[in-house]
Amino acid sequence: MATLKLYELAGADPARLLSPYCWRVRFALAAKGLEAETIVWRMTERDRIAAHGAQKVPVLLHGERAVAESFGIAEYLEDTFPDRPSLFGGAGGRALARFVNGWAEATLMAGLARLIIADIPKVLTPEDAAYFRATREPRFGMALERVQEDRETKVEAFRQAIHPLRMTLRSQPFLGGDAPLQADAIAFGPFQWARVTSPFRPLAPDDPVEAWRQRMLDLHDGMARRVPAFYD
Ligand SMILES: N[C@@H](CCC(=O)N[C@@H](CS)C(=O)NCC(=O)O)C(=O)O
Repeated sequence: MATLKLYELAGADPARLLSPYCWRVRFALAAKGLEAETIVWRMTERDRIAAHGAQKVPVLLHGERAVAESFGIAEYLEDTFPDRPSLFGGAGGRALARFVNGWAEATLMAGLARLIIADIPKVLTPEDAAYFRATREPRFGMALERVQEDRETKVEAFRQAIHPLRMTLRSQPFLGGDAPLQADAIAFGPFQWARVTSPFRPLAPDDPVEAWRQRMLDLHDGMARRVPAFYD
């Protein structure tokens, strides 16, 4: 089989893999039982991925082929390795995973960003920290510190916004049902991003979403638990 390599975003510590999107791909690879070498990448190294026609990570190299976009990579793995465990559980599951992807972007990524964004530069290389601030502050129209100001209060709105996730996980251990699917990895990615970059805890200890997050950390021999993070 052609070798698999994955460009992954890291902080100043190369072991601090922090991209929510790269984590989704890590879970997809593990679910398929595939090994991929990590190529540590930083945001200020655009040329390295531009050579593969990409502007963002994750970028998966499979032999001579380069595939970008976390959802597209999961689909690529599903279609290229159909005899291995399914990431989506069929065509309907794949279609629904697209909804989870959109919901996670709008609700989880956007909601968590308001709680942790100013902590992120502290774990990046100095070059990436400057780039991150210079590119993100215009998007928010304010200093990163102001975005996450008053987060102890703002966290309540986040917890309310993720109620659909909580309701689902009250009646089943994973979004996929009794066992995880890629939809679980998609929803988990943002929480992994948060724990790797910030000491601020977005979930209450007794939240069913927290229990699910712990189950996700246990998957694949604790693959996601092992990286440098601020809490379990
Ligand atoms: N929709 C893309 C998003 C990928 C993305 O935003 N990656 C970030 C890292 S978390 C990135 O490469 N950013 C580069 C930059 O900001 O210049 C996916 O699902 O893969």
